Order: sequence, then C-alpha cells, then structure tokens
Amino acid sequence: MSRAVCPGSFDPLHNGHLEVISRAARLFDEVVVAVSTNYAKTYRFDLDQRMAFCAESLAHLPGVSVLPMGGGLLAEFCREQGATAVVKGLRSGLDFDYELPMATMNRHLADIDTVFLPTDTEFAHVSSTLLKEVASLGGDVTPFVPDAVNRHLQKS
Ligand code: COD
Repeated sequence: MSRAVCPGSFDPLHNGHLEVISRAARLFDEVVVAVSTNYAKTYRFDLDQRMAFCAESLAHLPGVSVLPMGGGLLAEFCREQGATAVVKGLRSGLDFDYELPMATMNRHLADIDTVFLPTDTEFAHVSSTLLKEVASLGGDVTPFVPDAVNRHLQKS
C-alpha cells in the first residue's frame, strides 16, 4: 500500500492544488492532504475552514483524506502517517528552486522522497495569494476555485 502526503496552507484551496492532488491520487493508493498551521503566519481562513474546503472539494477522490498537520515538521508528519513520499506541484523554475532544498532536507530527516508534478499550464499563474487579492477587489475567480471556496471568497 503506497501512501503520499500533499502538504500546503490551502488558504484557500484552488484548482491548481486540486489538479495536483487528483494526479497524486492516481499515482498512490492513499493520499493524505495535510493542512498546515504555521503560527508565525496570518491566514485568511482558519484551520477548520481550510480543512472543510478541502474535505468538500476532494470528497469525490477515492483514497484521499484530509488531516491537520499542526505546526511541526513535515518529515515527522510523514513518518507518523507511514507515508514514503511528498507530492508537490511546480508552477515554474522559481518553485523548483524554492522546493529543492526542502525536498533534500526531508530526505535527510526521514528518508521521504518528494515527487514534483508540473502544473497544467491552465493553472501556472494561480496562487492562493493572487486569488484572494483579485476576489477582494471584486474580480471573478470562479474559473480557478472549487464551489465551496468561491462561495466564501465572494463573501469576504
Ligand atoms: N499549480 C500546481 N500546484 C500548486 C499551485 C498551482 N497553481 N499552487 C501551489 N501549488 C502546490 C505547491 O506544490 C505547494 O507546495 C502546494 O501546492 C501548497 O501550496 P500552498 O501555497 O497552499 O502551501 P505553502 O507553500 O504555504 O505550504 C508550505 C508547506 C506547509 C508545505 C511548508 O511550509 C512545509 O513543509 N511546512 C512544514 C514545516 C517544515 O517541515 N519545515 C521544514 C521544511 S524542510
């Protein structure tokens, strides 16, 4: 039984995340979507809301579960979950440069490999930060977020 972790802030979850998680679900028997809480970071949506967005939007994917990761090490979370891999999406070479040292560190810490999936070009410009800004200024983000998120972004 292969198990991977897809970690993130998911503040909020968007269709780029969804696409990577659904591809991870084709590669691994089980995928744990780990919703992180970094206590030094300010989130637009609290942990319960971010987890609820993920649970509702990923419910159709077999083998995918959603768990809080807390503020600890990703490598330790993977070890506790019995996962052998982390799956991350890459939008550009900048993402790769940022992710590579963490991938190498996670391998040293807990022998966890990182699988990088290049994002679909449709989502290469999409980030949670940009979507929150566009929505707050009245722009339509409907093409980029699941329904559960869209309802809340339009309200906030
Ligand atoms: N298309 C495809 N994939 C995307 C897109 C997109 N448009 N946007 C983002 N992604 C992917 C990326 O792989 C990203 O890693 C993931 O989705 C989550 O994105 P975010 O923005 O929600 O999450 P981040 O980057 O804030 O999450 C960072 C982590 C929580 C993964 C990271 O900080 C972490 O590992 N923290 C644990 C602490 C730790 O172990 N630190 C030491 C590291 S060695």
